[in-house]
Amino acid sequence: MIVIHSEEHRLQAGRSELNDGQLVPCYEKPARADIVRARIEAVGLGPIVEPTRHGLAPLERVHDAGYLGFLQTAWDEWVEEHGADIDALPLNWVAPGMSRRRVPRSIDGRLGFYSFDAGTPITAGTWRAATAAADSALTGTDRLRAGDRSAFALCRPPGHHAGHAFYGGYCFLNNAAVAAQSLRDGGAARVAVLDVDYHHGNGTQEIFWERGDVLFVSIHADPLDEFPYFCGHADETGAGAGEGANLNLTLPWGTDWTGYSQALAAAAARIRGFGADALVLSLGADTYGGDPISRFRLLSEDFLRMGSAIAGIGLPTLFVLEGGYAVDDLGVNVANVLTGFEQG
Ligand code: SP5
Ligand code: ZN
Repeated sequence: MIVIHSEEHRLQAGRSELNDGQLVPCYEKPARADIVRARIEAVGLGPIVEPTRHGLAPLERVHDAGYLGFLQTAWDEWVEEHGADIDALPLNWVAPGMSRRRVPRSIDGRLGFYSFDAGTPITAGTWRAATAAADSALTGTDRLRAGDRSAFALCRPPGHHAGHAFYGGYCFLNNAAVAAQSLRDGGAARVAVLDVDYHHGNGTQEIFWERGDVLFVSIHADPLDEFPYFCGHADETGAGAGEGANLNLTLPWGTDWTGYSQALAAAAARIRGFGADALVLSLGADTYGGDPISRFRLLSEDFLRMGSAIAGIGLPTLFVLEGGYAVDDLGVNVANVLTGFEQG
């Protein structure tokens, strides 16, 4: 399968995130993409090509124009206020009962207005890296439209936590949502998004919440225990035209392939019943037992089985890289999903 990858991912290299009460080195770092690329080359999965630029229009199909403007200028505004030696992190958020009627003028206010965590630093290269990632996903949709059975957007920063007008969870632009919308705009009547990242894809859910033409299915750790905490519950099924087109499959800490494979089978059955023309696969490998911030127990060989189960859905599939922080094993785990898919 063709792999779309840009070196510009390197421009997102945050220094630190707030975790367990301390600023710690970012888990979401350039070495992640490097090791995936190295493994893809080692197993000869397919040609690695550069993304083509798609501009702002496909981003504006799923993201708020004011939010995109904020992302483009946030770093410069931060530097003016605080200098370039520290990454931009938010410090204040709105609570229920407080007003969101006005977008703050202050950069600190706007960082809080457009975010939901303090783990997602904005740096000098964030916008360029994030747009290169979205362009990689969009280039993948071009390949599906051209008739490819599958493609892999080897991109970072990840995207599935980014919503219509917010960033967080290491995500700025929702690469998978941008791709799903692009497939719709390119003529697919129905598109399914399956999110196998350990964390709930809250951004993707929010973007397609009221949409009946895009099915969102996510398998993730129970948000009662795990980030992003405030959504991803099983009773969230969509609203309006989207009622019934959102499926959250929550699993407990400690889940291994036995429990995981049952959820995956249920997800696959739902997607088959939806009648989609294409599938976007949010591919996080933080379900791995060795992941430093997660608590599932998948083994490297289970990712081969995961890929094979995804192939069984029988749809043209765009894989988009999301999380996975056990860097040494990330290349093998991600490549295993893709080779498992190719072997059916
Ligand atoms: C794309 C993606 O996978 N984003 C995940 C963002 C998770 N951020 C919160 C991580 C909190 C981890 N805290 C537990 C660390 C163990 N000491
Ligand atoms: Zn994750």
